[in-house]
Amino acid sequence: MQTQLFIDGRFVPALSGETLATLNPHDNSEIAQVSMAGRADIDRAVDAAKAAFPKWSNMAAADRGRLLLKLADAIEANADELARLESLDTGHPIRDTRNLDVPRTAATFRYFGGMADKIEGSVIPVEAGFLNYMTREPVGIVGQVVPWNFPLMFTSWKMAPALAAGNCVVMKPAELTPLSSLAIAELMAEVGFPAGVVNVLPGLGHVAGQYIAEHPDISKVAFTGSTAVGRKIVQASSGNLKKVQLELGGKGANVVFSDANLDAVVQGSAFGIFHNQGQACIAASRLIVHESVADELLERFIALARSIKIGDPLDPSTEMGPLTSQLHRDRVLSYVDIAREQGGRVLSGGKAPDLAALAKGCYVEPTIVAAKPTDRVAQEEVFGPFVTVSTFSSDEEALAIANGTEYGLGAGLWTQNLQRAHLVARQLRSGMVWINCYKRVSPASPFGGVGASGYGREMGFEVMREYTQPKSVWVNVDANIPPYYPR
Ligand code: TAP
Repeated sequence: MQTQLFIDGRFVPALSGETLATLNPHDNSEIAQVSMAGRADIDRAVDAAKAAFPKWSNMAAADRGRLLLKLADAIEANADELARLESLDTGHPIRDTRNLDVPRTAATFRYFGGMADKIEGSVIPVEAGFLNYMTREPVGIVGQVVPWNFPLMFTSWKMAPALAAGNCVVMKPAELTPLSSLAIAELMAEVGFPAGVVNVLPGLGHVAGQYIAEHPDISKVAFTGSTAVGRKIVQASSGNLKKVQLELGGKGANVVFSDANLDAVVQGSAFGIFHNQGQACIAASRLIVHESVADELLERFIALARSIKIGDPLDPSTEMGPLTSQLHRDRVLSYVDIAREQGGRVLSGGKAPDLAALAKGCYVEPTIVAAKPTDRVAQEEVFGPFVTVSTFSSDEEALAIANGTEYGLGAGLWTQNLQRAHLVARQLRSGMVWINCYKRVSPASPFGGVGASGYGREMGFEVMREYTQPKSVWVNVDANIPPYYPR
């Protein structure tokens, strides 16, 4: 297990010598002491990235791609170890880290390995006598700041497109969950990424994260995290007018029409909110149900929620693990009181499980709360296994509720009516919409939101625009045409 900063191709301690314990949320025991980067360490990493940039950005794109493909293979070869490390550090059940997080991480590096030599420019049809072409160039040194909810996967979402495009990276994982990003850095060194191309520096958000956003030699900052910190990133980035990409919070609407297939709704909605203990920006955290099917749906949804097996993330039969930290667990539970204060009714859960074996961990039962759409619990991102339920009587009312928060990241709808499905999808104020499913993601499909959910997109060809900048080149190709505008 690597626990030091990865700078210029080597693992090194922080210049200050500072470390911080990373804990296992199952029992709050210490896993390891991890070096914490300060501003001087970020400077070292930026210098290493600057030194590596000319060679890396001029390397044949296919060769950059080949390294990403090799990394994907190395991730698969080390899948068990990576899954275990991620489960230990985050609390994700091992069945999820094995079946989802690790394969998706490899798939993302592989997709962008293939993408590296597919980024083309264009020729623009301008006036006769001139050739105008556009190339896409890397942005330069890219700063990346990621949260703790899917640290392994987000390392790939952030790094893979940036590297495919020819940028060099200085990345800060969350202080709570640095281990899997450091493991990826180790694999990168093994498969032959040149020193300095990637630097991974665990550190505190308000120190290392803030400095990455401020740094005068970093040309772009890509951030995934809360809306509140996203606003700070924008302010900090203004000094050198960096490019900013923000993947922020969400309050996913999950709309169930009266003609929906309720079997599918129950399963899909449970996955939508309880997978990863609800710690997902795209969690289906608001169940919005037509009044005619609400009683039947709720009865089945509550039964499923109560049957979910909570336990040690390393037990392969565990379906829901602990939240990632004690502080966050307390925050999630505080929303149960907030719900009650505004007249909300707890239909299921609302507390830590009564199991002695889980007493030291950060566990919360799957929680279902009936609440008004305007209540705080239906407006603010709880980021836990906590779903609000409200009802509607018309399609217009369903849309008004679904669009009635400041967020606009992911939303789902369930209906057998094709016309309604497409009409509502079009009217939802949301970067992503799932019809008769929820929380599908792919490296090929644009991911991101609108409003308080941020701007810019990850994944697919869209993200390559984020990590490149266009250059327009004019060539005078006809000696008979004066190279100036006639007077
Ligand atoms: P944040 O508190 O915003 O932290 C995210 C990252 O920002 C962490 O690495 C954090 O460092 C760092 N940070 C904190 N203060 C900073 C500052 N002043 N300047 C620069 N960086 C700073 O979010 P979180 O609680 O870890 O993660 C949950 C949030 O992320 C939720 O709102 C969730 O919706 C959002 N999220 C969004 C998406 C997408 S793709 N839209 C995906 C996942 C999560 P430390 O933790 O080390 O302090």
